[in-house]
Amino acid sequence: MRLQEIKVPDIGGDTEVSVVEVLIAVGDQVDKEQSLVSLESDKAVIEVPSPLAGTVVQINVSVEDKVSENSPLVVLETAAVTSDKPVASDNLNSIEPNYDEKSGYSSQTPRPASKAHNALQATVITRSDNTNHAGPSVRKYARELGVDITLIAGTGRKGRIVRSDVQTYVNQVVAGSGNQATTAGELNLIPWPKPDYSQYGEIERKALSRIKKISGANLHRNWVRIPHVTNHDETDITDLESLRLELNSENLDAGIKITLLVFLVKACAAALKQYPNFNASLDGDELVLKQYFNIGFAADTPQGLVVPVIRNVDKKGIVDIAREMASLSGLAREGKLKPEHMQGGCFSISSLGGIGGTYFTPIINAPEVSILGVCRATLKPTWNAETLQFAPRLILPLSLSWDHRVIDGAEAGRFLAHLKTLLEDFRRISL
Ligand code: CAO
Repeated sequence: MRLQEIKVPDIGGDTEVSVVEVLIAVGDQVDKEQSLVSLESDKAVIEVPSPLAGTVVQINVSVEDKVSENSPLVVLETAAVTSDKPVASDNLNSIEPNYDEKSGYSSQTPRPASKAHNALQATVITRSDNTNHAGPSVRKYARELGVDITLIAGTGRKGRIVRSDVQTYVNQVVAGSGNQATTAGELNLIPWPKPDYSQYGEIERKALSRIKKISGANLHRNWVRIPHVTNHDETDITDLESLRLELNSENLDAGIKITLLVFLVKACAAALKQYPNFNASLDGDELVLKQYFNIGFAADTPQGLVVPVIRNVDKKGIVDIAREMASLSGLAREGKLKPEHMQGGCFSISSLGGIGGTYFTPIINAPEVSILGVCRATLKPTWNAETLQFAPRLILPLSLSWDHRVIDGAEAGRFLAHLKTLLEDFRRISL
């Protein structure tokens, strides 16, 4: 048995190339020429094939790592001293990774750069391709599952289709008619307009961020597949604002800031308890009714929109929620949220209150069935039937989008009315 270290081959002078996909796991048996990882530079996507057959005993890279020529990729255990030559340069799907023998093994075997580079030219998927971006192994995987790859939205860097996109697509199709894929073909849409913008003036092209591409694909799917309806209403939060200011002054020394959003999170959890259909997800012909109350909140970050989730809101106090929200918002802004911070949500809130506006129509965050949009509270003259006078009251505009497959209009009206009651008199939360 020998250990052989496979390194990044000559990648045409590119440095700091991103690992976009790791195609093997420790313990996998790999064949010669089987793709190990996908790398992506500004110009191209490259699959690095194994020059040898063997068992993967170590993987030195993960997705989003930056690598350059000779960075260690994986260690393979091979059956014996191999006289395998790296893959031939006339194989159009291959390039030549460097490899070393390890621990009692020989030193590095440098590959002729020009040869590797020539093969590389044949391997790249260039940005000018008209087809969806996907590596050979992902295409093969899609073929094996009988999936037409052109129907899949890529969530990898630069819209690239990765293995998990194929899995997600298959899961959605299998999940039933409620979740079936919709294509431009089925919608019978005319082609997207593609004018030459530069003929009207100067332009600049900027790649979408990774988060924008992922959120864009999700929002598009949700917008197309969910029959959205949005109810708008307003609620008087004058008393709630007094409570908020009072709690903030009490917690000044602890450095905790309680924003309106914290109260909204708590109130929404209470309203979900009262209206279980809002705390549900559609699964074919069934509703999955959740017995937990996890609320996501949309956070605007330099990289794009993310939705961290506060779990078990019903069991947490206002100060705890404020603390958790501050921590999650901080992680979001720094781009350090982990997948588990954004999973398990039951309902989402999108607040533009710190920015402005009156009403908007938030897009439901599938597989949730409803989302609350909140805009800026303003002082409004409000008629007081007891004093028979107008009084300045702080009025908060609310917009509730709901999935009409799951929720009826009357139920949505009642949910929003209940939420209003809670926000107008926050003591009712505990009832
Ligand atoms: N009405 C009036 N004022 C409001 C308000 C509202 N509804 N909501 C917040 N404010 C005030 C806050 O009290 C704070 O005022 P001070 O600075 O004077 O204390 C200010 O606006 C800024 O609040 P904030 O944004 O820091 O805090 P937040 O809890 O309201 O929001 C977060 C946190 C992470 C949600 C927010 O920073 C954010 O990212 N908002 C954008 C969300 C978004 O993009 N939604 C759209 C998604 S769809 O594309």
